[in-house]
Amino acid sequence: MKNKKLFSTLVLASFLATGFIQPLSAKANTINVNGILESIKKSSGKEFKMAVQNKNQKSLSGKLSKRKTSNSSEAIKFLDEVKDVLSLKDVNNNFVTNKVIDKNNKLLSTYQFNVHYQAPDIGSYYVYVDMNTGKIVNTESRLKFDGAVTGSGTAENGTERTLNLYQSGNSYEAKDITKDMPGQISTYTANNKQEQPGKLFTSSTKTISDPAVVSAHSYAGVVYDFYKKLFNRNSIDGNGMSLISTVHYAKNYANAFWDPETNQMVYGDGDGKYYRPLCTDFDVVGHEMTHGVTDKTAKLTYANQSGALNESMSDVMGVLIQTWDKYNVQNGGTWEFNDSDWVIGDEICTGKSNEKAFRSLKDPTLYDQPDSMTSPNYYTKYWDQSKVSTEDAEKIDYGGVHTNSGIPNKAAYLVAKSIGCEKTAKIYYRALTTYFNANTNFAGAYSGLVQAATDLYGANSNEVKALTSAFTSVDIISGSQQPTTDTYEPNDSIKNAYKIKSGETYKSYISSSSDVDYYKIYVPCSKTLNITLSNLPKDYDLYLYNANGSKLKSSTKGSTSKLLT
Ligand SMILES: [Ca+2]
Ligand SMILES: [Ca+2]
Ligand SMILES: [Ca+2]
Ligand SMILES: [Zn+2]
Repeated sequence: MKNKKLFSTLVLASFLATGFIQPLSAKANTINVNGILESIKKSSGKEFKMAVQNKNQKSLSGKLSKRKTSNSSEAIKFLDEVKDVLSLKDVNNNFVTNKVIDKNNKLLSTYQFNVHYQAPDIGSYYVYVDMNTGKIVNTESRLKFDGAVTGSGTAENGTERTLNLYQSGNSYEAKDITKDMPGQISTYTANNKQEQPGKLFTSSTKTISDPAVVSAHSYAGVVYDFYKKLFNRNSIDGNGMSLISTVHYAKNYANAFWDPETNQMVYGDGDGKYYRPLCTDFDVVGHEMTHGVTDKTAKLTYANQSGALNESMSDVMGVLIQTWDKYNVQNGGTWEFNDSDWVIGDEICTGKSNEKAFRSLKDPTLYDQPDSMTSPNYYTKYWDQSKVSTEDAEKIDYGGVHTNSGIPNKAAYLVAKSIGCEKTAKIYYRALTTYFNANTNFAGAYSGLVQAATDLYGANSNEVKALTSAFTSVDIISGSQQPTTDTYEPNDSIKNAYKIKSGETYKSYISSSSDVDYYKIYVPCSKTLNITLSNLPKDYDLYLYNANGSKLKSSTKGSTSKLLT
């Protein structure tokens, strides 16, 4: 673990030509210390103390209660306040040191004042006054911090955010070392090049003026808190790995992604017209970082239904993360459920087109997504990895992963509406990390979620019922539309197998322990056949025979959903 304690060291600034002492100006006279303090008190209304450091140097300290910061401009203001008493004619030759400094390649004879104060923050400066003009020509902080500091800035959406920064000497880095993790949360800028991670963002002030950095950096910290505080997950990998974000990626890039190779988030600046920078909307940040979590846990294959489920997990967690922040749940706020929150990318759309968001979980059809398995929007092109190259797969969005995600999205929206955001988050996280695997499809998602909800709230809980109701209403499982009789009977032998077609859902019963159901399907050569049994009340077995009656494949392991590929 790193030592997180903030530490500061007083370092004497080094200067060119130090030690070159010349006689003090003849104009300087001597007044006593008490006289100076009395004069300062008169001009500023505040008490100050003089500390003798050595024969030639004394420092002045006092409470400057109105000071908000301890930067050099405050030191100058302070000097202004006490200028009258520190004017050249009143300079006490014990109070200042005279120094020759190099300013823009010009050597100047100056008085070096030591200005020091403790409140509200510590500040200590050398202030150099030109002997000939009486003007302040330079200020130098004597404090050299190295450690965590709190800064702030305005995010892309106009809100003020607190930022955890790292002060290294006089510069502030977008690096958060305050979390209890071996890694750090750092934000880089690609400066509109196609570069990862780019340069660590640094600033000369604690107020960060790049809104993309403010958004990406503060949101990444909250996503860390979300996973840690709700699920005790330490960072994306569960082992406190560093969270790296790159903003200003490429030119006019209206996209964001989680890069599983480099383990980092990448955000473009938008297209400059229809889309704002992608880190503007917290749900997109939550979405990308959740891809990282999925990548380290269930590893849902990014293709077809498992890919759409992967996308959906990111959308669902994205909304939950944004609302967790919006309703200040971390600091005791109530985690509200509001319909209007269940959209993705709303803050990114400029409104210059009709597009109000990227996706809606409440009504996926608004953005041409299906809201149920029977919707005409269901994307049917299947990505067969053995036949279609990855390049061509992009054209079919890996089997419609950003389209069919609408179905589990709608289900999650209904679940959250029924049981609230917090329980939804807990069930979905547990299912993702405990029950989902690379091949989990929509029906498998239902089973995994029910198992997770059963673990957390019991088999007959309202939470399980909410899942069943939601997944029934999007037709992932059949519920209310259950057949009233044992359809397709008699079908107890290969001879009277019921003929089925690809792409259809057939609903029936195994009506008794002796019931066997045969179905037949014609499969053209070189096609992949996926058969899924879902919504099973018990552990059923699934066998695949060829036309001659010889067994080709079977799925008999104890589970209440079955898949044969
Ligand atoms: Ca949003
Ligand atoms: Ca039957
Ligand atoms: Ca039967
Ligand atoms: Zn995604």
